[in-house]
Amino acid sequence: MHLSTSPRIRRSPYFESTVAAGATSWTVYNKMLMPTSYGDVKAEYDRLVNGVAMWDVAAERQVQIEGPDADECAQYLSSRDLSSMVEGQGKYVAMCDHAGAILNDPVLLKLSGGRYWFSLADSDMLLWCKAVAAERGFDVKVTEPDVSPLAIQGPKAEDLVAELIGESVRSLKYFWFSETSLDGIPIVVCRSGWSKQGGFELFLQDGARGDELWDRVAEAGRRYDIGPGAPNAIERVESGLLSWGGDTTPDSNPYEALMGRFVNPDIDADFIGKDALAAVAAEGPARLMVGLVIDDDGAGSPMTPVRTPIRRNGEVVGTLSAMVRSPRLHATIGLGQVKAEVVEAGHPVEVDGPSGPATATIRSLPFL
Ligand code: THG
Repeated sequence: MHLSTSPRIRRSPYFESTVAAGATSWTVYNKMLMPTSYGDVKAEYDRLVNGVAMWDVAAERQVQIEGPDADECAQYLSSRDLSSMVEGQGKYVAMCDHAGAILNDPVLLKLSGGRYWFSLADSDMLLWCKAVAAERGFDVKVTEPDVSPLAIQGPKAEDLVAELIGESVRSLKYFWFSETSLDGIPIVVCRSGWSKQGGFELFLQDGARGDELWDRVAEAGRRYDIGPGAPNAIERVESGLLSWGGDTTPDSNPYEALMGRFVNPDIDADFIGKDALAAVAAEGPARLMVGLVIDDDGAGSPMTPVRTPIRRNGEVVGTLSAMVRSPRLHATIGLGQVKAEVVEAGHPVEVDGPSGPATATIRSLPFL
């Protein structure tokens, strides 16, 4: 398969660097090319789990909300209680529609001057946020700023980022950040990233300086044996990290997606989907995202480019959205959405495994 590019599909500020570093495959995310591999899946996984990797995740675009009503607007767009949030803090939030379905699951940053960035998964939230703000009469400006995250992930990430930016980064709590610069390049450094291996994201604030930032990180990272990588399909399944639009469908709510602990329908402030989410909270979700241990040695092709059915005694009880071979568990594992009653009963289920029909056992997440 060959992907035809066009100006509609944007290039990241790190694009030239990722090509030079040997990127071999890309996806399109928020209408921007994002590398998914550099051709050695095993080395990329090992580097993430044992060393340090750098990822072009510029496609995690931001929606910025600024102005006198920014607090109220950000809260109205988020199903999580933001009342205690302070500048320098980030939170993982669900943005829902009026029926309580998840439209996006961004990391939300509250910046100096009371600005917010919704650091987005792959859906068109700029349009939604502009329309909501205008229709509600919020006094805010809603834009996509020139901001492009570069992730540094893995157990050696903290030493590297401390060397690059300063020892103070070691005291950043999860999703907290600092607005700073690196060799005069304006960045926000945040303890975040789509892995459970530890690490930071450098939110570049000048798209003309992407290659310069990439080179600076690669050069300082040399003594940590840094290498390029991308959001990792294996590690994220082991860690149970949600892929919006991959693991979710247009009708998924945050309780089904295991984001229930980040949803607060009981607060005084109003937000989109509040009543619908309160009803789901009261009744309990009909489906649940779960881990699956699949009875298959993984010798076949373990990737699932499409959702496949999960069955019990031949009846469809859910959908499988990811399947990988876990090097650390020595097992074939997957993620899926399964009917709540089947999850509660703990019954084994059946899936299409890498080498054909296979039984699978439901597991709570994360695997690791
Ligand atoms: N970084 C930035 N933007 C992003 C992502 C990111 N946008 C897209 C996507 N990732 C958003 N989705 C997620 C999903 C999960 C997490 C972060 C972003 C995550 N979850 C942890 C978990 O579920 O265990 C921690 C949640 C918590 O305890 O608060 O980290 O990665 N800039």
